[in-house]
Amino acid sequence: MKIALITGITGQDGNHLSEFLLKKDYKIYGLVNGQKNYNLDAFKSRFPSIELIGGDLTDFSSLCDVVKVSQPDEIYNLGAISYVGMSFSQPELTANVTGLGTLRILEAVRKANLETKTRIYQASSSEMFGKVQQTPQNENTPFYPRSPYGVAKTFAHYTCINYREAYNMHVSSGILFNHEGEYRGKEFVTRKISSNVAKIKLGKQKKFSLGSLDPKRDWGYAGDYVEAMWMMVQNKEPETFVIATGVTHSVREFLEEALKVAGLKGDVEQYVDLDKSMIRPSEVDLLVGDSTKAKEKLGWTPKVDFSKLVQIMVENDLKLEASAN
Ligand code: NAP
Ligand code: G4F
Repeated sequence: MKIALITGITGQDGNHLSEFLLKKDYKIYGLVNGQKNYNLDAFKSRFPSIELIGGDLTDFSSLCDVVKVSQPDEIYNLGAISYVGMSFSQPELTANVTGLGTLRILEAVRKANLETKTRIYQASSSEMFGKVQQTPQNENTPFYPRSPYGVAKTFAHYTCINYREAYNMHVSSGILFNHEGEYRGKEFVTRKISSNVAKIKLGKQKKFSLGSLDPKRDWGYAGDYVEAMWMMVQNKEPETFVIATGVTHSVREFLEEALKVAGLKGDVEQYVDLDKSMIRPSEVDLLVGDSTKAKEKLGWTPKVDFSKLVQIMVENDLKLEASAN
């Protein structure tokens, strides 16, 4: 039985990856940062066999302990301050958790003398492309991060490449484009839309606010993307892979599709107010990825397309809202 350690296990991808690895009969350890795990009870009841260990990506000794106790064959480093908006208001925390946290994980593996045994997946991000230098973006596209989050992820990404080259460690980096689903946090625009559209459909409210309808993203389904993470870790060589659908849509198009799924008629403007306070100091206008390398080397392709993704999210929120008070 293989052993996996997942940081950020209570997050969106941690939930999907746990489901995926349990089906493959893995023994799973999860790092949880004690105070902030609002989802912890739900997570524990969903995954009773997973062993959760307290610790924090900002606390090196706790990371050394969790690596020593779990002796993992594979580490999936998903833990991060992942909300780009928050990274502008707490840039130092973001650098510490999202950037230095990755360095600490790599060093904890070295301190435990597990460099040759433990394979590592790093959750890199299309946010590193920021002000995009070419379209679509692939593994050779230069980075131009536009947020403290993007800068922290770029530091973490290059640190992984350095540990690969300096210490011969099997560290793979997935540059994942936006991926969404039932477990997505409500601060992110897709879930904000699906949950508010569900409330409107059920007559709980009439309108909600968004920052802008213009930004474009390459949105895929998180369930598909965790499979790509696992495939990278199984690959003979540690490498960097872009994971994306290759199709981009605007926030407006996501909203229009969500209203359609809910059977709500009329213009988008009827349901949404624009709130400039939600616009970021520097924005990423367009992302669209080219995942040809992942297709050719890993055999990975996305299964869920844009309209199916929106349908999954809106139907899930309609169910949740109908059962809530
Ligand atoms: P998420 O839902 O925000 O989950 C982040 C996880 O990190 C949560 O479990 C959170 O725990 C944990 N965490 C936060 N601060 C921590 C700390 N100091 N120590 C330990 N754990 C901490 O993010 P996600 O969407 O699943 O994404 C997973 C990873 O992929 C992240 O690294 C993200 O940056 C990256 N990524 C995501 C996307 C995407 O579109 N989803 C795309 C590219 C890359 P609490 O909730 O308890 O704070
Ligand atoms: O849903 P978002 O907050 O996601 P964003 O910034 O693209 O980041 C996500 O994807 C990254 C991969 O590229 C991950 F690395 C990162 O961890 C995270 O998962 O915003 C999407 C777009 C942005 O341009 C944002 O400015 O939607 C725009 N937007 C417009 N109105 C809004 C809103 N975003 C949010 N969250 N809320 C709004 O009201």
